[in-house]
Order: sequence, then C-alpha cells, then structure tokens
Amino acid sequence: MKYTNPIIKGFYPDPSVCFNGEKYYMVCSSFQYFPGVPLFESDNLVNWTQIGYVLTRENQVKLENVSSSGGVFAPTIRYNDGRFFMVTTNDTMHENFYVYTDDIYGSWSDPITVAQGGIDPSLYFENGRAFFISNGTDEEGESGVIQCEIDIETGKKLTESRCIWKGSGGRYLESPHMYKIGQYYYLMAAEGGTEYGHMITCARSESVWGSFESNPCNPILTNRNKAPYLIQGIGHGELICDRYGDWHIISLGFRQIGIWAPFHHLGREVFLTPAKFNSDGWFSAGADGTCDFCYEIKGDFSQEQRTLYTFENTDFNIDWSYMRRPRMENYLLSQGSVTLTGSEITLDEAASPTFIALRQRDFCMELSVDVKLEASDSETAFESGVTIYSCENEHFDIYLSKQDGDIYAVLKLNIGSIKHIEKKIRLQSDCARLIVRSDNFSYSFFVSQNGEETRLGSGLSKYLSSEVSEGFTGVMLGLYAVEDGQAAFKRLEVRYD
Ligand code: 6LW
Repeated sequence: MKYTNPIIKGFYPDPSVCFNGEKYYMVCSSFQYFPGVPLFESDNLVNWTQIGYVLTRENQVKLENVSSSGGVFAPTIRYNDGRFFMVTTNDTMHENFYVYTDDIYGSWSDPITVAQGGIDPSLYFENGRAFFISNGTDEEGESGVIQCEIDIETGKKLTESRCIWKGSGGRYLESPHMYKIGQYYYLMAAEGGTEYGHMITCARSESVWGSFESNPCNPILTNRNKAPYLIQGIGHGELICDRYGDWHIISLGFRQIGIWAPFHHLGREVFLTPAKFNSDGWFSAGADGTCDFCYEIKGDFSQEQRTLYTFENTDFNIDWSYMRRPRMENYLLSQGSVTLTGSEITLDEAASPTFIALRQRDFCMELSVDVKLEASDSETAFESGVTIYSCENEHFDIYLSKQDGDIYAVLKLNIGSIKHIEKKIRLQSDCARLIVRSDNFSYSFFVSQNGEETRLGSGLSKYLSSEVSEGFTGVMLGLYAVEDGQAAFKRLEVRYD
C-alpha cells in the first residue's frame, strides 16, 4: 500500500522504534514539556497511535528549571526479554538514565542513572549483556560514539567507556544505535547537525567493540542536496525490520513552509523511508539516498489522517502537554471543557505558566474555542486565551482581558524583544469565540461575538520557526491564563484540511 510522509506530523523529534514481535513502539523527545517522552504503538509502521507518555511522574523527570529546548533529549526504546526500556538524557542536568516497564500500557520504573556522559543514549542487548552507547567523550578524552557495558539491574558500569567510532567526518555525530545483523555489528548515527545538513551514516565491525569501518557510501540517507524540496533535515533515525522482513529507516525531518522559504515552525516530524541490504553487506535507503513524500509498504491497510481535535475526542493524559512543572490545582479538566486559573507567571518566562497545549499537526488549520472569563476581583489585568507558542520569546497570543471592569479582545505578537499589540477591541460581554486560521506562511486571528466575526490581524509563521527562535521544538496550540482569575474554555475545534 502507498503511504505519504511525514507519517507523524508535528513536533515529535528524534524517533526511536522497537518491535516486540507483535507491535511496533516509538518514543520521541519532549524537552521542557510534561509529561515527558510521548509513546506510540503501531501495527504497520505507518499508522501510529499515541498510548501515553513514558515519564509521567516528577521523580522520573525534573523539569522545573529547564530552559526551552533543554530537558528531555532524544530517547531510545528497546525491548529485551519481555521488558521495555527507555533511555534518555536530561540535558539540563547532564544526566543519562533509563526506566523500564513490563507492561507497555502501565507506568514505568523510577530512573536508573548511568555514569556515562554525552547525549542520545542507546542500549544494545546481547545474550544477557547490556551495552550503553552515547555520543560523548570517553575516559581517555576521545570524543565520538562511546560505549560501556552495564549491569542492567543497577545501571552500574562493568567496563570503562570507550570511543568506538568517530563518524564519517560530519559535524555533530549524534544518535548512535547498534544492531547485530548477520555477521556484522552495525552502528547507525546522525551527522551534520539537526538542520539542513543532517544525514544518517553507518559503520560496521565483526566485534561489538570495533574497530568500526565506515560505509564507503556514507551518508546513506540525507536531503541536504535535495532542493528545491519541502522535506529537509532528514536524520537521527532508527533501522527497523518489519514483520515481512523488509527494512526501513524511521527518521526525523521537517517540512519547510515553502520550497523557496527555508523556515520550519511545526517542529521535526517523523518520516519513513524504505531501506535494503545490498550484496556487499551495506544497506542503502530511499531511491537515491534521499527521503521522498510517497513510498510503498507491504500490508493491507490505509493511512489514517486525523483531521479534528476537540475536548471530547482527545484524552488529557495522552494528547495534551503542560510546561515544565505544572501546578495541577490550576487546571479543571472535564469532558467538554477546560477551566484554567491564572498565576503570576506569564508566557514570556521560561517557567511553568498555566498552559495546556496540543501540537500543531499541519500548516493549514482552523482553531476555534469559546472563552468565558469568570469573576476576578483583582486590580491587575487578567488575561486568558489561545497562544500559538514556539517558546517564551516567540509566540502569538489572542486573548480576552479584563481590565478595570472592561473586557477586551487582544492580539499580541511576541517576536524576540518586540512585543506588539496588533489590535485591542472592547467587547460587550465576558465571553467570545477566538478563532485562528493558518496556512504555511501566516496565522490570522479573529474574535466572534453574537455571530459577528472581527479580524484582529495576522502574524507570519516564519517568526515562530526554529530558524528564528533557535529551538528544537515545534509550535504548540496552547490554552492559557495569566494573573488572578479563571477562564472557562468550551467547544474547542482544531481542524486540518
Ligand atoms: C538530539 C540530537 C538531535 O539530541 O537533536 O537531531 C538533539 N538530532 O540527536 C535534540 O533533539
């Protein structure tokens, strides 16, 4: 059957996949957002259902003071002997740790730390032994892919860390994974940085400790020379064999807003590219080492596209995210509504404002929600509404504000140090519908009262892109409240074409 990339749209970077013999499981990075590490399940590698998060408790992940795009970096998921493991880095704490579960639908263990540095940790299991691999510096001061053997019960190192591969020459050697296929141990990694020069490279050896020989045809997958083309940044991936014995690379990549517009604001997404082993024992991917929009995969199914997200058809424990360390007493979540209590923390701080968000999944979208400001006795202005959020520096906010007894609808564009109120209009009552319509290039903002829609203005999507806001994350569609007061949100609809 034919499928279209990306297979998961929106901010789900650094995918890692495993197969337990029945289903495929995937995890992604989550940075400052809580809960940490989204967890997906699939029957066919194309349609993925999020079944929860791995890091759901504060004692598993400390996010309180992490910067935007800090916190939880690239995770790896592995299945060994009936148990699932997820290993990751809390980059802000410079700490590598893993958690495990015997029930993929249940909760995961407390973290077990490993005293090997670097980022992008991975695990490789062989005959009861466990190897811990990351991108860092070994005891001798050698940098590259480093490895030690660990006791998987305790996380204790059984060997020193040793550099086993220095990559093929690209900058930012990252995301190493080890696989034993036939006679060889294959190391697959990313190089070039997670931007336009990103690529996947590999090396092989007959011993788990090397020496590793670089593939003479590296890189095996990259879109760095594919232009003009919307899909860019292909890299950081996992090699996976499907239930039919066919090989694939699941990787991150991103979609530029236009073929001549090198900006991406939806974050790094998940792409699937066919791979194959050649007669020389090396593998290659895509038609010519690049990732395209459309491919064929075995199986009798069709690709699912979810086009509508509401309070009723989403699950607050699965589809929604909070920032850092949410104060849960400020959120009242029910089947058809969300009531938020504001705090003194604004969206302009790298902190934990009252904020609950869905990821934006595609360029063309219409979001609408009814907001009602509940009584607030405070002297200070209470504001609550919708934020199109990249990070604390770049976000577009449409909100209702109560000031000196009057109610206003406001559009505020925050682009670095420029904090610009585009429009502020007085409303007749304390409830209104907020509407955001977007395409690849811009967001337009509207407020509607008594069926009458008023345009407040627009903002260019490129100002929310990673190229401008510098981060590793993608746009979140947030409902938020600031200062002393409460707001009730009802009839949320996020529609994609
Ligand atoms: C991640 C690194 C990368 O740790 O970006 O694309 C970093 N690759 O491997 C953050 O996602």
